[in-house]
Amino acid sequence: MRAYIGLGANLGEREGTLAAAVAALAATPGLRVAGVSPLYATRPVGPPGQPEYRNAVAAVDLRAGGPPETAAADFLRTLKDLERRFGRKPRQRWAPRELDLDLLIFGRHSLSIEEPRLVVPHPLARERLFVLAPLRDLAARLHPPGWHETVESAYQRRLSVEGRDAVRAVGEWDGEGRRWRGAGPGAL
Ligand code: A4P
Ligand code: MG
Repeated sequence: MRAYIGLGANLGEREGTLAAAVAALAATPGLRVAGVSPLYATRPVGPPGQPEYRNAVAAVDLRAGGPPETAAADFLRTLKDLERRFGRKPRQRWAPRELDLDLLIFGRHSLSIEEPRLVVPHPLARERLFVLAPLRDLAARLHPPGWHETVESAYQRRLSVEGRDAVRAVGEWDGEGRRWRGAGPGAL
């Protein structure tokens, strides 16, 4: 089953953290990283005065089996563990963060779970260019469950609202080197 994960960071060594998070995902048993989007520099959404974000999306294949609710909850716990490993400290919602991993899409499933709290597809994914731009690079024609549009049309819609300056690609994923090429210090 194919899932999509949104990666974001606006504190610390952002590119390096996101690349290491992709590597950690790839090292997770039962999970295969099937694709990684370009890296984007994105305008912060939320409280003003935050540092610029780096965002990307990873496509992962998971072994299907058992109830989707259990699989999705387990997967979310894995993502939260990774956030902690990468130094994310508890802060207010929408505050700056070292690493944010959001479960954007989980196969064809629409789920709403109480413990741990989880809603997929991620309810805000459709309204955020920092998610839609990298997701479109991997899955433009995808029609996520519960959406009345494809990723491409959501992207075009948000582009006209947020403008071209909201997100800009700053690096291509290099699967061999396990980093974004063109995203290093001095490359921007
Ligand atoms: N949760 C429910 N559904 C999900 C899901 N599909 N994926 C629950 C992940 N988590 C989900 O999340 C809070 C709780 O949401 C989790 O414990 C989980 O049980 P969190 O990551 O701890 O807190 P958060 O990230 O502050 O909240 P949230 O709602 O995830 O915020 P967002 O939407 O991620 O916003 N601007 C730019 N340019 N780029 C960004 O990446 N990110 C944010 C954070 C704000 N502005 C940004 C960016
Ligand atoms: Mg989050």
